[in-house]
Amino acid sequence: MEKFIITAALPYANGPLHIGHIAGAYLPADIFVRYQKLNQNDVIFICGSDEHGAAITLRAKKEQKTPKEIIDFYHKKNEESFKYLSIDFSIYHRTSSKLHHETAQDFFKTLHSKNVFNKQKSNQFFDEENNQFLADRYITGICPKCNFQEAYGDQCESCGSALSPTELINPKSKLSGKKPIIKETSHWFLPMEKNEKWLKEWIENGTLDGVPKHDPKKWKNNVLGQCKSWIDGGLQSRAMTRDLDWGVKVPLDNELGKVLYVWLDAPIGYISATKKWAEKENKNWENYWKNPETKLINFIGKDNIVFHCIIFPIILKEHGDYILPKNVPANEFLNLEGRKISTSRNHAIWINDYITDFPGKEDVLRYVLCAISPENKDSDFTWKDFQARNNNELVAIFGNFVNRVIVLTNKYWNGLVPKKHKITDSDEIILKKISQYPDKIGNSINTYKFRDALFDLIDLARLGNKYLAENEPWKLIKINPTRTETILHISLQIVYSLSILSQPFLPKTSKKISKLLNTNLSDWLSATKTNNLKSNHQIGTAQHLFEIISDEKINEQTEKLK
Ligand code: B3M
Ligand code: ZN
Repeated sequence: MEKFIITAALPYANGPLHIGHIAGAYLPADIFVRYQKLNQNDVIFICGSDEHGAAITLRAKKEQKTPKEIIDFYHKKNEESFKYLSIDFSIYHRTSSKLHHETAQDFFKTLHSKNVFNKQKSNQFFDEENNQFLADRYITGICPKCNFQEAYGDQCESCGSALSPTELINPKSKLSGKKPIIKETSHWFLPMEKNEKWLKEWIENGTLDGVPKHDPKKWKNNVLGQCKSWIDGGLQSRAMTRDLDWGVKVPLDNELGKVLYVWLDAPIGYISATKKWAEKENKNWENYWKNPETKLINFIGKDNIVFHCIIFPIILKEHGDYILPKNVPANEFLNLEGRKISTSRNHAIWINDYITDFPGKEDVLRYVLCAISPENKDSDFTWKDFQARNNNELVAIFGNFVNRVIVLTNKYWNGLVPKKHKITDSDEIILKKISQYPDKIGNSINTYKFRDALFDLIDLARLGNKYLAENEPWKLIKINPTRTETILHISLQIVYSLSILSQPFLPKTSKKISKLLNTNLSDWLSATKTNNLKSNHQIGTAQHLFEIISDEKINEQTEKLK
């Protein structure tokens, strides 16, 4: 049995979730977790709201609300959206909690007591009109690396580069819109350059002082590429505190008005969430985070790579007691109708809107987002493709196969699983093929190839349809009922396999198929057997798993986007 901590990036509680978030980090993580659970592994799935950072205070200012009102609203909304999509965390915690503040402060104090940080004077942008220092997203300007016009003070979202505010060209305050002045302040810096040697070894060879920790060949090229370019570019010291009043207070005397940099406290949110979960489940959180046997895997989008592969591993290692990530399988970005998803331009499909417009079709969205997942390069969601995959794959292949088998079994055998008589060579071949799908799909999931895994799932349904088409049981029943019994017996075993193998991808559909078969969800490897459904087992009556989505429904959506 393997032990996993699976984390998904903590969404900022300053806005609703859209399909880009789900395709980027949350759906892949949920599929991975469900698969591990079906294989009896010990896996905890950690997430929660990231409730600090300028993005929240800027939104609060804009809406004349307090930051607390903003985070309370979106923490709840986002938790509901995840539940709706069956993204099933062990805990959905929040970084505004007391437990998190204490955990992050203890972490900082330990690093501080080990002289990991050094205090440096630093020139910080200051907005005179608002009498406030400007950090990170409070400041915007042109990226010195890629010329992106709206880079933030700490990062360019376009090329992913980690920046310092003073590197921005033509900086502007997000509060007043004016050019800020430079004012001296002091901060606690993390000398990342001191960690360059072991980081380079860890990223490139997967070893620490020659001891193997993970296999870099299992890391995705897009992730390794970004890490190597940062390390080769030379790591710099970065300020880990900010002159802000919203955040985790720096736990040192005479440091009033200073908080931890949000990207220092947020990843520690994975640890505080695990503590909270362990409290509830009466488990020992250190048995996960401080146990070399545990596999820590962080699911994120590509704009979070530097924070999860460079900064977080540095503070975990400098702290001394913690394990390092086994893998950080970051996805690229999902675009929408050929354009970048943009919250500010409202060019997005919000999960809450999808819930309203497509009630009962949460698995359809999971299916489509998995099928077009931006695993190695940016990909594109179009409503036409969404409709096509629902109608031509889920309805016409998957749903159609299951329905025909259930209808035939009810019509000719009163819903009792027919006997398997003497099988033919072609039956042997299909039985062998059926038994190979759990490993095929499982290997793809274990290597973060969720599109391939889903393709194999739908391929099993295709195999079932082909078996029916070749044998035409609806005709054969009249001339050779015994042979027809064997064909339906085998077809029902395929439906059973689909009920298991679909569960990581389409959890609600999986439940519906179990109901149709009058069975319970069993473990993954039971799908390697082809005799799970015994003759004379009573199945349920037919109900459609999916339904056609009409052109007018799709046109409504494309109109909405204009
Ligand atoms: N709150 C999400 C983002 O960058 C950020 C992730 C934190 S994971 C510790 O959109
Ligand atoms: Zn850039």
